[in-house]
Amino acid sequence: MRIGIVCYPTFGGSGVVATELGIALAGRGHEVHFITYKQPVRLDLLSHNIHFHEVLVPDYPLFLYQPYELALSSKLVDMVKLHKIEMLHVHYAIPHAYAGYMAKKMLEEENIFIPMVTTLHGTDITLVGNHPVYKPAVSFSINNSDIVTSVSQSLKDDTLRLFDIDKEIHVVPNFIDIAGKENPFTECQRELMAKKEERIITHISNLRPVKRIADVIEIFDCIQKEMPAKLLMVGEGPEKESAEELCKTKGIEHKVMFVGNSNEIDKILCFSDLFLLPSEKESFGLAALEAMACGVPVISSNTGGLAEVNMQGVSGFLSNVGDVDDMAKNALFILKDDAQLMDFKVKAKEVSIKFDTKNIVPLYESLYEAALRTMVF
Ligand code: GMT
Repeated sequence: MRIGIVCYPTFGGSGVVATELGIALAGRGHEVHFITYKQPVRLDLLSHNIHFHEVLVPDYPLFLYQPYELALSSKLVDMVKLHKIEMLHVHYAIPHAYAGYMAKKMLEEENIFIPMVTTLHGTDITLVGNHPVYKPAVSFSINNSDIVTSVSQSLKDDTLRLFDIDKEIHVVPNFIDIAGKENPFTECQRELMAKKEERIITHISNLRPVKRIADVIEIFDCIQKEMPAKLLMVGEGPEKESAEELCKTKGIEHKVMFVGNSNEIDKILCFSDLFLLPSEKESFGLAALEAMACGVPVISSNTGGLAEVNMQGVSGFLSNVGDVDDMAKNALFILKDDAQLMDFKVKAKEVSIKFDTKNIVPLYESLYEAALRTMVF
């Protein structure tokens, strides 16, 4: 099948999922076309059946805001015609589902009928899409998608609660290539990051307020009071500066490393002992799944879809949002001795296996087939 994938090309979870899906689909013999404003960050290998088409938005001084949706829908029309794309899969409702719908309508004028699958990722529903300035357009584009999927049951429930949706929503969880994590590195560069006796705690995100970065620092502060430990903060975002300040105020700045965005997540997770994700909202928590797949137990909040990923007392622990004392207590329980830690590491990996790419990607393929069957040619 020739599939056009529209996504954000950034480090955000939705872009990562879309990119990994495209790579997996290409591996299964499909021809995949990424259509977005920049080459997706995790797409470093262009092969004969993976293509990238850049959406250019020319600057024009009349516009206070450059009309990306317009440029995207025009590009979709051109690429569908040029490459005979048979299926559009748009990730993140805003503005991708809206632009995709416009492209579909323009193509229909030329008797080209193409189905659109829309995948909801989280903030497009729970934070941004829900704002009154976007809500009618988001409802419209969800209801006018041929197939709608959400990355967790929790996000499906949120979507049905917050919007007036008359479309069935299929839950297709995020996934991870377990085989790719099997033999990641021969030399684990742990000693570059911490001393032998220190536990390495990791947080990876876009450091936005929704991730509750101050809670990450508070939890770590409690841990480091009880045992030698280092905290690795991976990612860039608006909360970085205040987090660095908080570390200074607590006098733990020498134990916390802010390493910025990274394309070497597996390497970092390879030498991590514990992953912290105390988010305010999280429709799924892909970063937690990535950690688990690398054998890193997770201390998280119990918001949104996290309980569908992190198994209480098995792959880690979940606490109420903001309950840093409970999170710190659970972290210390996991880290208290090597045998206990090893046990959680093994189980974290085991839990991640049900989200293996090979179990999830066929679900998307079946939905593509179903979407094609809905088309009236
Ligand atoms: O979490 C982020 O800040 C990034 C965001 C995104 O939209 O790219 O992630 C959302 O989609 C991910 C992939 O499906 C999910 O794993 C994240 O839980 C979800 N984030 C939120 O719901 C806050």
